[in-house]
Amino acid sequence: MTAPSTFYERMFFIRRFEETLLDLFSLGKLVGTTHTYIGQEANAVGVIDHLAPDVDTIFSNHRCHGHYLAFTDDAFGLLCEVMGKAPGVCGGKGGSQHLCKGNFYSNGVLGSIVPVATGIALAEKQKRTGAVSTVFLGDGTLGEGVTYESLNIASLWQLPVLFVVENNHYAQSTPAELELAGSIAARGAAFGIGTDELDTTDVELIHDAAGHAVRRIRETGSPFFLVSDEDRAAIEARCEARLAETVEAADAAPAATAEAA
Ligand SMILES: Cc1ncc(C[n+]2csc(CCOP(=O)(O)OP(=O)(O)O)c2C)c(N)n1
Ligand SMILES: [Mg+2]
Repeated sequence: MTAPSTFYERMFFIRRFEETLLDLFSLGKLVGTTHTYIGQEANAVGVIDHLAPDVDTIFSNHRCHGHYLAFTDDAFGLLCEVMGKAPGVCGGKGGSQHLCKGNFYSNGVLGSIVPVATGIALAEKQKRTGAVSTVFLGDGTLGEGVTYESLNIASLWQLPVLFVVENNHYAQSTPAELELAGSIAARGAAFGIGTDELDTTDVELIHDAAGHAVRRIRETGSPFFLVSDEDRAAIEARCEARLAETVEAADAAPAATAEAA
């Protein structure tokens, strides 16, 4: 059993790593954009503690630094990657969102990696490895149809995949009430998938719930749908702050006239 102090150290490291990224962004030292996971660290740390990097596979999304660090502990590789440097985990070509190392994969195209995670679960089942394929997705990704195709197949074929929905109540910057209808947990249940819903950022509670989910997948080979309610605490990407200023300025500009058109 991992000691709570270890959890907090890991969470604190992820937090400070990303605060450093934001500082570097301000200094113009990052290439492209960067989405931070600030406020959600407990989820990555609590869930990933149950997964073995040499056995299990993790799939993440545009907000992947916390998952990456919790799974690989490769801070130097990630920092170089986001700075566009050669020693980066993908040679500095993937940037913040497109990482690939060992059994870790991330992709910035929302939803695109959910069927990949499901396919890997199928491969693991066929090879009888006992491995769990875990995919992290956000509430805003539940508008992507391919997510439901994946839930359907995972349930129908009883695949060892853990779907972790990180519900931070925004699709990046759009409030959930403008992007999401109905219940998130009911989406998993509708496909006959075992579901649990958490409303906490307490890493120990998340760890307990994730442990139950992973054990169940390993024992039964069936998928599981874990919904975690959390708050994202920081400006999520510096480019968005810049974008907000641009939008404000455009909003204040005079409307086009028929003559001008
Ligand atoms: C297919 C696709 N459409 C649109 C986008 C642009 N986009 C990036 S993040 C995002 C919202 C993501 O919301 P959510 O899944 O809740 O993750 P969060 O940013 O809240 O962590 C959108 C629409 C994208 N990356 N991919
Ligand atoms: Mg979200």
